[in-house]
Amino acid sequence: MMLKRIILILLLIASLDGVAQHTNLLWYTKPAEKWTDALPIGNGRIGAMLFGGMVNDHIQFNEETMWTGKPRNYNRTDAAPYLPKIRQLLSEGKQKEAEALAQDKFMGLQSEAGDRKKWVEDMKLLTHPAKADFNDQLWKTINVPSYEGWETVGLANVDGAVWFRTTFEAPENWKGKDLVLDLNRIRDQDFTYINGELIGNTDNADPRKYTIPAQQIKVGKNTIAILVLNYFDKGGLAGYKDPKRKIGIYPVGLTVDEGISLVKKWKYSIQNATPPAVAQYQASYQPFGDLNLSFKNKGISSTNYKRSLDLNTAIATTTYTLKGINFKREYFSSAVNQAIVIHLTASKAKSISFDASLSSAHQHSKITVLNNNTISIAVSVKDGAVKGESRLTALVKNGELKIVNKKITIINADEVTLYLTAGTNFVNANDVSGHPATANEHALAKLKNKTYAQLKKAHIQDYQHYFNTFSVNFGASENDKLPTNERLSKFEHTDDPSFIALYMQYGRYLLISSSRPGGQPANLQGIWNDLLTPPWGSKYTTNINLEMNYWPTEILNLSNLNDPLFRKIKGLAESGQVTAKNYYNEAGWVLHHNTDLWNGTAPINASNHGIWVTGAAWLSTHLWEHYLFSKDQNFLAKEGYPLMKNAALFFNDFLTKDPKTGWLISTPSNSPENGGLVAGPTMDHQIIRTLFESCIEASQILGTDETLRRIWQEKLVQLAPNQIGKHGQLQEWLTDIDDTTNKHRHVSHLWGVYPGNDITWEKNQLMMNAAKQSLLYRGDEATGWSLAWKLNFWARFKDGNHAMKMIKMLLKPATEGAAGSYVNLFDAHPPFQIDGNFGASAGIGELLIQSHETFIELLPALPEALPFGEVKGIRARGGFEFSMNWNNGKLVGVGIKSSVGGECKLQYKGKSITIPTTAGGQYKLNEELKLL
Ligand code: FUC
Repeated sequence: MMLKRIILILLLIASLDGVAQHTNLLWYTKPAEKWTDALPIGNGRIGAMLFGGMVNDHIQFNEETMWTGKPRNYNRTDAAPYLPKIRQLLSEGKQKEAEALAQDKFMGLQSEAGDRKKWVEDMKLLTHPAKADFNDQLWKTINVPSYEGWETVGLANVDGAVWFRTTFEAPENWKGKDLVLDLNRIRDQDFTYINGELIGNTDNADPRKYTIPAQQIKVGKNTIAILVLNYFDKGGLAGYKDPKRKIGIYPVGLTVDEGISLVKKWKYSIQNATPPAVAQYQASYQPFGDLNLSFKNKGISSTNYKRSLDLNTAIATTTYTLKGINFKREYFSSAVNQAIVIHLTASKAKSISFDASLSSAHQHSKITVLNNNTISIAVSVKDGAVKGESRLTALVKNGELKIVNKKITIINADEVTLYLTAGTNFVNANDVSGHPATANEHALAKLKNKTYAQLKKAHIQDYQHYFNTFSVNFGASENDKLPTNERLSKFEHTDDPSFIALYMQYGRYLLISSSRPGGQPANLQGIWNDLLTPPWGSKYTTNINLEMNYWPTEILNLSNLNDPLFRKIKGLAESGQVTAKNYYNEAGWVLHHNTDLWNGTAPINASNHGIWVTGAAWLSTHLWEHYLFSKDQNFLAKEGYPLMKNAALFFNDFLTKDPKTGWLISTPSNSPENGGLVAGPTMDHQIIRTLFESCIEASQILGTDETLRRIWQEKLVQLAPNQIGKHGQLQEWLTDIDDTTNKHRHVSHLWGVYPGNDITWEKNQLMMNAAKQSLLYRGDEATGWSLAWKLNFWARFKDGNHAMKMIKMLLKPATEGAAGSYVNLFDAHPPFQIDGNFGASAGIGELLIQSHETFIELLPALPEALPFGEVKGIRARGGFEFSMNWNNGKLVGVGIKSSVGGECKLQYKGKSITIPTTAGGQYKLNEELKLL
């Protein structure tokens, strides 16, 4: 133990002295194979995933406004009359009836669906490919089945009507026997034929197990032909989830293993790839395109391969040596110049030769040659209004540049620079009248006559303006020198404190790269997405996920990056006002559990979780938190308070008196995604209480709205309180019905512990212990974002070691569909969802400083595994910025910068001090909290 400590001290001294070579660096010794191996770059608007291949380099890119859908009305106009009945049913304990009524009358409007009936009629007219004598020789082959969809076995991005054909040899002894054709799952509809006769047609998720009369089967060769209709997302013959279970054909009474397996290559042909539009509640974020660099290196062996991402500069690099020549590619996404810039160099003149081409997953895309060094790709989304254009420009030093077959070909250059720009017609959530070329033209005009060195310098400067506001060092470790994937594999069982610092900074890097002033907020995947039907639409889930994305902004000194969220809130407040009126006949604005580019605020999906009324209120607390951290009264008066006030106004009359307790409760609503539609979930009351309290305080600070303030004060005392239930738990609902074995990922009733401060050690120890008990019942295992939330809870419970356990779970390789981190350290829900990255970064911050009580606590939950460290630029409420270092788990020194003056109340291990500060003042304290 002692020796370990000494080694750690030595390592720390070494690393504090001269920052180790691999600090803030993600790096690998082989190119990315999977998308989640690739490295993300972004300027807030344009993002890319870099695969770093030596023969083929794949740069998959996105632009933040490329979404499906269009500006449209999401709100019913006739929902409000049903509200009293839904409430009444809930108060009578008739949850199922309330949910059924709400599903029928209270959900939002979906987008327009195409004419499915007509399309199906058209598709099924064609039957000759079902015939036994049909010649399918020219058809291609495909592996059947594919549980994850035909997309994964060759039909990427195909929706529509596809024929599948195969044959089987019926043995002599099957003669006269009825057969079972077991195909299990087909996505979505099938017309199944045997020897040209239709034997089944199903249009739902039921297993396909068709019985075929004996007279339809011949001894010898028989043909199976299936027309599969797929409207959206995964398509095809899915078979069984368990790959050991076969699909096949066998006589009635036997099993598939005694019959003929149909797991094999089938023939296929696409009949039609434009199925009718499927109605959607909200839109999905889309990929834009792919830049493919194809090098003439095939078959030549290389050495020294390395690809990396430097968080200090936001520059990714790929290097390798071929035939003694060192090659280098640098990539970054410049916010200053609104382009992805790729720079290729080699240690020997005339060594760089490759083809650069553009492609896209979108069905509607078109490549155009614009001039002698620029090509473009125009893309339009299916079933939506967004059109985009991206341009690729190449500049060479020496060598030859030509455009052949719409590809840029470069031969024997010394050096090459590529600019990739992108834009869409999106102007705002109500307006798509822009021109996709505009952003490209602006960027290319600005790039003109700039050297690569100038672009790089401007990029680093701009990025570091954000990144360098904060630094963290938990000391070095032996694993520092390992590639990131190896470090990740070892992390669970080794001490690697600097990996935690890297992970913390990675969250900051990802936010700087996906959320820049003026743009859209980071969505479920930040700005990185390669799928046309991404998980949960890669949109904005507002019952935890969008908020979690913005947890690091204040504490980790990235306050300006709130701008996209705050602008989004403004847009949502407009559409949410219509929803408040149409659904609840209330003033103010309301937001349910999801939104998208078009600011949908009405309930979506299912009534058992889509009707949750505190999205606007929760988002409004971010405005108040921004004020608390910055003390910016101008912001509060002009931006924060008006939106907060309108979110609070909604609840003035919405809150309903519970007949049993007399308390004011929120109904109908939901404890996110757990327990169905209910009256009075605890989370709602915590959020509403926090909103009322902050509006009361804000209105006092601003000297306004006296009457309203009185109303809020009156409501506050009547609002349902937090309650401790029979298992010693904090009740998730109004009644004491918690199930202690419930392991649900949402831990919504602990909102008051984090991110709120409705429950704190200072305010109520008993309630804090009940909340802790609830978390213990929930257990540690969870999805990625839930682990990150639990990390923050344990920080607030001031149990650093339990928090450390959550960090260990977050940084476990996400293999076999388990939560953890992918090779590129993206958080795995699974699948990839970025909220866990952001929530974890914020949570590590909460281990070091907390300011949600009436004082600021230093190192409130330091885990034993982080005995040494230094942090600079971490922020606390009140307008204070801190630097601190600690040794052997004990504080060594503290520095404070006060931005607006005022009292700074500090606590550390039972000691406290109050320092009067002046605006711009700087203060130093020793380990005893004595002012120096
Ligand atoms: C909520 C969560 C899921 C997922 C999705 C995006 O529905 O319950 O776990 O994070 O949002």
